[in-house]
This record gives sequence, structure tokens and C-alpha cells, in this order.
Amino acid sequence: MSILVTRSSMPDFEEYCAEIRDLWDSHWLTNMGDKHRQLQRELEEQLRVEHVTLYTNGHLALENILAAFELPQGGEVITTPFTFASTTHAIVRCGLTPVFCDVNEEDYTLDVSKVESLITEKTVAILPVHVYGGLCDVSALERIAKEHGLKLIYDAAHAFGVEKDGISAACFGDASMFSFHATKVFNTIEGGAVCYHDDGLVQRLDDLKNFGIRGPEDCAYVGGNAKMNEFQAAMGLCNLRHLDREIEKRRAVDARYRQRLEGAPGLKLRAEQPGVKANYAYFPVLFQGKLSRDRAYELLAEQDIFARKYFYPLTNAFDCYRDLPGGPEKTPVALRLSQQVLTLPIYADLDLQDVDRICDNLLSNL
Ligand code: T4K
Repeated sequence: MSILVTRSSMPDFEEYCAEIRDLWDSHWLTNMGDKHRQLQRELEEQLRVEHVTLYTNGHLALENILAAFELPQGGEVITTPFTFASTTHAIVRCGLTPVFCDVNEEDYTLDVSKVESLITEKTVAILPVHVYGGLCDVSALERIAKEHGLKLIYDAAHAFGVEKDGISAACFGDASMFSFHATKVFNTIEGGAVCYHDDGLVQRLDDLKNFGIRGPEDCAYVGGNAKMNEFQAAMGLCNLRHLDREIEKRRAVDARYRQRLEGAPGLKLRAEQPGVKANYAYFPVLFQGKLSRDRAYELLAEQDIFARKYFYPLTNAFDCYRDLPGGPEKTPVALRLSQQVLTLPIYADLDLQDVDRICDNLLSNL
């Protein structure tokens, strides 16, 4: 059987059936039903954050939080190109302009020493990504955002369950977006959330995801539709019960990769971050020696093992952004990473013997 880069975590079939059983009694399938409300409450507890607003996917969560801040159209948002398409697209689809900042060599998040030089009178926000679940330099970014009066919105799509010195990733900045897509450490099939402290945002975010409708005869705001449905929320309620065990199993996979690959000539692993409780969402490896990333990808594919080149190409290399200033040559570290990185398969049920097989294959070709 093929080994893919990840495999969705799922509860037992019976557990999910039991969770959705009462939907056949209520016939209430969406529009902020009981399961939606329960999941929201449980996530506020789990992530230890004042407010969680749920969405049908992470991308719309990000678009909605950008819209909620009512940033001036054309305003500049400092962000990373070393990310999934969604981050940059959300900025552009909200009528804002991405300004690409390079990333650092250690954890591949925004290089905070380069952020301030990109701030202009048009800058309205910073949108960093906790890429692979590794946390950005949150204190430096907080300081810069405060000093310059900028919104700080994290793309925390990969960072569910991550903590720094006991503080949940959901608590940093003005808001954080999480993805609950099938490929994530915690999934609701498709899904996402915005986490934040400001009570004033609750109504706005609720309006944005439900047409601005506040009652049968009351439409207060020009909203769209981005609601999480009850089947998604039910999957979330089940998966949340098993989260700790899932992360523990991922930790074992991560540890085995590190034990086998650390120090191998031409390979560079991302260092573990001090004080950070990780979620082991991805296992990125840089190929910097004789064995190229593309060859490593092919060698694994020949054995039916499908690693992924997350994140190649950089978003500032996308055709649709070729007219923006700040192409890949302006973000040289990110460019090099995108050419060297391969994310190896990692998921809770990945057999350690398969991890060994992947490592044997790579090590014998270095
Ligand atoms: N910001 C960042 C930094 C993100 O990485 C993402 C999403 C977002 C924002 C937006 O969040 P969402 O709107 O998606 O909630 C996948 C995911 O679709 C995407 O959610 C994720 N990032 C991105 C990094 O990866 P693809 O195009 O690589 O997915 P796909 O279909 O090739 O699946 C990858 C592997 O996952 C498959 O080889 C097998 C496994 N898989 C996939 C699906 C669909 C499963 O095990 N079960 C499944 O149902 O984008």
C-alpha cells in the first residue's frame, strides 16, 4: 500500500455514528447547531483562549478575520512566501497587498530582523505563519506590531495544540487562524477557526460567516457564508477526545526520524524549539548535499512513498503574483528552502518500520 505524506486521523466508525445519531432526531444539520456550539466551547477550553469562532475551512477563517479588521483597501500586509497558497491568496482576495519578507534559517518563520525595513506608511498588518507548527518569534513580532500600530494576525493553520512556555499558540497577536482540514493534526473533515481575545470581534465574525443575518428579519452586515456544519463539528468532537494520543503517536514517529537522520551528511533537520510543546504536524528535511531534494522525492516515489515538496514553489513565484514586487530573488533564504525541502510522511498510525524503510532509502543514497 502507498504511503502518503499524511493520513487523516479518524475516530472509530461507531463513535462517529453515536455522535451524529441525534442529528436524525433533530434534523438540524447546520447554522450553528448544538454540535457547533459544543465544539466551540470545548475548543475555547482546549486552546485556553477567550473566543473561538468556527468556520467551514481555514482559508475562509483567514479571509474573514482580515475582513473583520476593516483594513484600508490596498493596505500592505507583511507576510511570508514560504507557505501554502491560502495565506497569500487570503490577503489579495481581501483587497490588500502582500509584501514578502524573508524567513530565517532555523525554523523557517518570518525573519524578524527584516520586518521593520519593509514597513511603509501603507503597512496595515503583519501576517506570519507558524510553518510546520514551529512557532514564530512571537515576542519580537508583538513588539514590532505594537510600536508601529499594526494588526498582528497569525496563520496558525499548522499549530493546533502547540504551546510556548505553557501559553497556547491561540493566544498570540490580535488573532490566529487554525485549519481543521483532513490533513491536520486535529481535523473536522474540512474546517477552521479564528481565535482571539477581543469581545468586540465576536459579533463581527458571526456576521461575516452568516450573511450578516442576526434574525429572520434583521440583516445588519454584508456577510458571506462560511459556517461549519454539524457533521464537521461532530467529527471535531470525536477527534478532540483522542488528540493527546494522536500527538503522542506522532511524537514517536518524529523521534524515530530524528534518531535515524540527525547528523547524516547533506541532510538538515529542523531543530526542536526550546520551551515549545510541539504537535509534530510535519517532518521537513532539507537536502543540502549530493542527494538533491528532487532525486530524494523520486527515490521514495519509486517505492510508492509520496513525500511532498511543501512549500515549493514559494507563493511569490506563483504566476498569478508575477506582477507584484518582491519576487523570490528578494527572499533568498525562503527560495533556497523551497528548493531543498521535502516533508516526509508523518501521521499517528505510520508504522515505525515504514519510517525505517524511508530512512534506509534516503541514507543509502546520500
Ligand atoms: N494556511 C496554511 C499555512 C495552510 O497550510 C493551509 C492548508 C491553509 C492556510 C488553509 O487551510 P484550509 O482552508 O485547507 O483549512 C493540503 C490541504 O488541503 C491543506 O489544508 C493544507 N494547508 C496543505 C498544506 O495541504 P494539498 O493540495 O497538498 O492536499 P492533498 O489533497 O494533496 O492531500 C495531501 C495528503 O493528505 C494526501 O496525499 C493524503 C492525505 N489526505 C488527503 C485528504 C484530502 C488524507 O489522508 N485524507 C484526505 O481526506 O493541500
